[in-house]
Amino acid sequence: LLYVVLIATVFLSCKEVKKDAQIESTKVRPNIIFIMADDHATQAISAYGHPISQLAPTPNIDRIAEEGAIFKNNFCTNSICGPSRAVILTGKHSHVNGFRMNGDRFDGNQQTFPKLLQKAGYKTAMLGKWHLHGFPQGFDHWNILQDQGNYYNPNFISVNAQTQKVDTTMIKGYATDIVTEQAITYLNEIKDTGTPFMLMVQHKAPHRNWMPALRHVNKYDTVKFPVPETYFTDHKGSTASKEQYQTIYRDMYEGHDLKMTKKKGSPELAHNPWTTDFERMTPEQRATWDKAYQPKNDAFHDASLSGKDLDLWKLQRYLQDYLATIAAVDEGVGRILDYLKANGLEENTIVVYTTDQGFYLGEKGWFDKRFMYEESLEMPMLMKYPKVIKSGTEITALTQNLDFAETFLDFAGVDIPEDMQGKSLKPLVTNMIGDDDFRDAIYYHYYDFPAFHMVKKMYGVRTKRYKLIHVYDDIDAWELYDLEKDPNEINNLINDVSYDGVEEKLRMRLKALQQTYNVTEKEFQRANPKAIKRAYKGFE
Ligand code: SGN
Ligand code: CA
Repeated sequence: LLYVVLIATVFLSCKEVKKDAQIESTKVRPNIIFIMADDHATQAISAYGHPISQLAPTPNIDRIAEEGAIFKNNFCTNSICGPSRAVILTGKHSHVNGFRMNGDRFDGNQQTFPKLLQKAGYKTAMLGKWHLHGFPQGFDHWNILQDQGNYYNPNFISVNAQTQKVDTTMIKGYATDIVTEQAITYLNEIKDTGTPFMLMVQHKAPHRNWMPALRHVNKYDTVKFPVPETYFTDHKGSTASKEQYQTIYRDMYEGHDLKMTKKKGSPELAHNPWTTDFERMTPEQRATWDKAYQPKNDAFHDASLSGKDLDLWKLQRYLQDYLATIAAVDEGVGRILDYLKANGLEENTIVVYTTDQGFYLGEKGWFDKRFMYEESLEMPMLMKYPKVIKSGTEITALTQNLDFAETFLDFAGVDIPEDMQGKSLKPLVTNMIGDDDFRDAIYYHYYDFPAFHMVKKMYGVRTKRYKLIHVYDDIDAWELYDLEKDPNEINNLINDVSYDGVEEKLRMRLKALQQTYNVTEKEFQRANPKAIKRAYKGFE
């Protein structure tokens, strides 16, 4: 009998140990690597399938989607840089986190997800574009690009390890490669410490003025990208669309944006109001650059284009440069993914690829963002975590940058504070809930007017099928689109009586969302009419 009891005890305790080990292994907290580009449109990520991206594929970024999940209906709450970053950090809409437009200053003392992770024992780091004006809080290590960041030989701001003072240093090289290198260095230092980490890798590219790395300056010279159907649209039905200043063929600066030269045989740039981007280059960098651009610029002078031909040429030059800046971002993502694999970090690391908002690649004739139309509203979002997310997962739920903070906290096993306004994406990517059970509508509000590109203030609601927008300030106009019938959003249905019922429902949904998110009257302040007039004049 004793013998039997002994055997049974050994057996049971082994089972206990095994169970403990299992609990332990699910308790291991994931590392998080959050990679964010600036202005990277879904049209320029091949995993999203847009024709433009098929001619300029992003194989490494696509690996995240192949090995994990791709979000097909992910949107920003306010399509502009600083505000989107503030929403990501806080999980709160702009009117709650206080950062409504680029000129605002982020209140760094408030609650953010990096701070909460840090409190829970994570090591946290932030590298690259910050653009929230103050210095990062909630990070054990940070090294940020000054202001918007420059492509060549950019200035970085960080805390000097010796003096503990904040220093600004110029680092020679190409911004995307420098940030990638810093990320790899950080991973090297953290990988054997046994501490979970959260690393933010935030690139300048492909932000204006689209300067590719020297190894990519000729990458797309011979590619002819498809012209969007709406490149020459007349914007009937939308006054805000007519009155913007972000039209490729009218508002791009020939030198600064399109790298056009004054005359054949000379590298001297045409209109270039912000000379520093090029002046920062070393003579060697500039020589390589000029060697690449001169033949194509000379060929352009020989062709003497005008009218629509010139407008179409500008689109091609813009796309070639924009997409070539993405090539270095994609290589950087590849380096990070390879590093994780080679160092045994792959299984237990969540990797996210996203950007701060969408962007126009010639749709409606535009570049830049800000509008509530699909191209600038949509944000790419790819996420892999081999341990729990099945490869090839496709999410069509209406998700937002508002949900990122909650998601990271959830995966890290940290309580999501009640005052955060988004929802964790974990139940979606782990198939605990269906896409249609997540959210039926999203709320949007853009405030930055009068400002660059003169896109008016607007707020609205988007459901899976419809979109209702209220443009306000110097005008007061409503726009309604049926995305199923009119994916290009060119037929404003606001005066179509057959849509009255749809409109009524959307207005009610919009009001309800404003209540849910605590939007008050104060949010709809109009700008000073004199300032608006002055600003329009400045762009004429
Ligand atoms: C710069 C750009 C604008 C852009 C804003 C905001 N001009 O001012 O085209 O809209 O940034 O971009 S530039 O020629 O100086 O680059 S954001 O991504 O920071 O919101
Ligand atoms: Ca941006």
